[in-house]
Amino acid sequence: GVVRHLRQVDADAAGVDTAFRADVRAGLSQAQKAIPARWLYDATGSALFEDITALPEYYPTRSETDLLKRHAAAMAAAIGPGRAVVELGSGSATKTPLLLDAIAPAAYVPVDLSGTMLRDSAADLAARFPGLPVYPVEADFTQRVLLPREIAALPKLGFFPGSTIGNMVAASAVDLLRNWRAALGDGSRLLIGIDRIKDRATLTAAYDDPAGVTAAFNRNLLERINRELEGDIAIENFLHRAVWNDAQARIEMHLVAACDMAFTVDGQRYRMAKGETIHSENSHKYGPRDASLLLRAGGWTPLATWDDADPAFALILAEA
Ligand code: AVI
Repeated sequence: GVVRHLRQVDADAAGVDTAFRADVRAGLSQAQKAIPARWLYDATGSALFEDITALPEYYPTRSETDLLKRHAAAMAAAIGPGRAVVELGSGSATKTPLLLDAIAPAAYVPVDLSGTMLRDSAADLAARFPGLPVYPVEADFTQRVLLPREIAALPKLGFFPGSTIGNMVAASAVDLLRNWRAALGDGSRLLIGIDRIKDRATLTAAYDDPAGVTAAFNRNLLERINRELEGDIAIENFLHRAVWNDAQARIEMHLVAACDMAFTVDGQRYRMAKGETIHSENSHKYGPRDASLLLRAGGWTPLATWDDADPAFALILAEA
C-alpha cells in the first residue's frame, strides 16, 4: 500500500524534557508521590512492555488476540467493509492484521507517539496489504489529532485495543472517548479492548510476574529519571509492587522505598521513609455494566460484545 507519514508531535526534544521535568517535580513533591504512567514508555520501557505482552501471566494480549481470531467473521459483519481504520496508540500493531484481514478496510491510520515504531509497523502493514492506503500519524492520541484529509469522506472505525483506556482515570477516559467521537464523526464505530474485574491472584500475577519483567518496566522509570533529570536515586533500594485497589477497581503499580533514603533530582532534594511509595501506573478494570456506562458517558452506544470468560477480557463494538 501507499504510505504517507504525517507528523503532529512537538518533536522538539526540549519540549518533552520540560514536560517530564515538570511532571516529576510536581509528582515527587506530593504527599503520595506519583508520576504519570506515560513516562514509563521511553525506548527501553516500550521494549519492556513488548516483553510483558509475551509473558504467560500477562493474559490481556493473548485473550484479545484470541477474540480477534475467533470472532473475526462476526466482527466484520457488524462493522462492514470500506471503513478507514484509525488505531489509537498503535505501537507495534501486532493485532492489527487480524482485524484488517477480516473487514476489508478502505484505509489504515495508525496514531502513535513513537515515530520509529510507527514507521516500522506502517511499512510492514503496507507490504502485507498491497493496495491499502496507510497514513501513519505521529501524534499523542490523548490530544486533539488532525486526521489525514484523504480519509475525510470515508466512514471510520476507531480501533483501541490492549485495554489502554484502563490506564486513564474515569474523567480522562470519558474526555478521550468524547474527543474521538467528535474526531471520527457521525456514523463511526469504535472497537475497544476492555479488561474485566477478576480474581485478585490473576490480576496481581499479571502485573508482578515471577520473571521480574514488570518490575524492570516499573524500575526503568527511575533509570530514566536518573539519566534525563540528573538524578542520583539508588534504584536497587526500590521494590516493585502491584496492588489491587478494590474501591477504585484498578491495579496500581508502585515503587516502594526499601529503606529511609534521600536523593536529588533536577537540583531538588527529596526524602522518602521506608515503605513510602511512588505511584507509577493505574490499570482500571471494568465489569460489563461499568464498560457500558463508560462508553455511553463518552458518547458511544455499545452494539456488541465479544468476551472471554477466563481470564475475563472483552472487545466491545460501539457506534457514534
Ligand atoms: C498498556 N497498558 C494497557 C498496560 C496495562 O496492562 O495496563 C501497561 C502495563 N503495565 C504493567 N503491565 C502492563
